[in-house]
Amino acid sequence: MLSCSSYTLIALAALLVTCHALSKCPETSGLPGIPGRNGLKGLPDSLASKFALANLKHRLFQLEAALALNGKIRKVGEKILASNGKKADFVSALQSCEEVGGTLAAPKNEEENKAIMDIVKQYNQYAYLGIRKGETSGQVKYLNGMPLSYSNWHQHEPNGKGTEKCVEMYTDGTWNDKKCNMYRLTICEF
Ligand code: MAN
Ligand code: CA
Repeated sequence: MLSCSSYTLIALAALLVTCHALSKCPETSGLPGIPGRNGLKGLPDSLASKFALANLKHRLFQLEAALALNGKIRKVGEKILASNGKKADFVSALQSCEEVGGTLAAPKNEEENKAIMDIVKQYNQYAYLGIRKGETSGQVKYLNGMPLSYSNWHQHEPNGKGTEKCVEMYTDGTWNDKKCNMYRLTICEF
């Protein structure tokens, strides 16, 4: 079964071949940002940009498939989850996610929780989540300050009162409020 993007690519490739057969396409350069892709220059802009977009989608599909194959990434809904395999305190873990344009993974539903748990299991290391307690209120929030919309607390958690401001995920996917200065697996979402 071919993916949608494959069909689009095949359709556009067929058009290109036709175009070549009729000698209407100069063999010169490709579109900007698509190095090595020849024969697009003589196409109408609308078709050339469709081809460029289909080509990019195809390339992304290939990359995601290759990375998912060996467990480097996990796709869940619109999110991509990945770990650098390193343990760090909460601030450093968050920093390494932000440095590469992501943030610490925070599960918003059961499916995301399971995907994060799979990585926790893969490395057999508890992980910090992108969730923490308000400095004064003690209210549990996402890093953007919004209140939790989903939770999966372990039995009798959260129990930390003032001292446990961060949240870790256990290997069974349940959560524990925890001090922020422990060394826990870094899992980012993008
Ligand atoms: C330790 C800490 C706490 C946790 C309890 C559970 O004391 O990890 O955060 O609540 O264990 O027994
Ligand atoms: Ca606790």
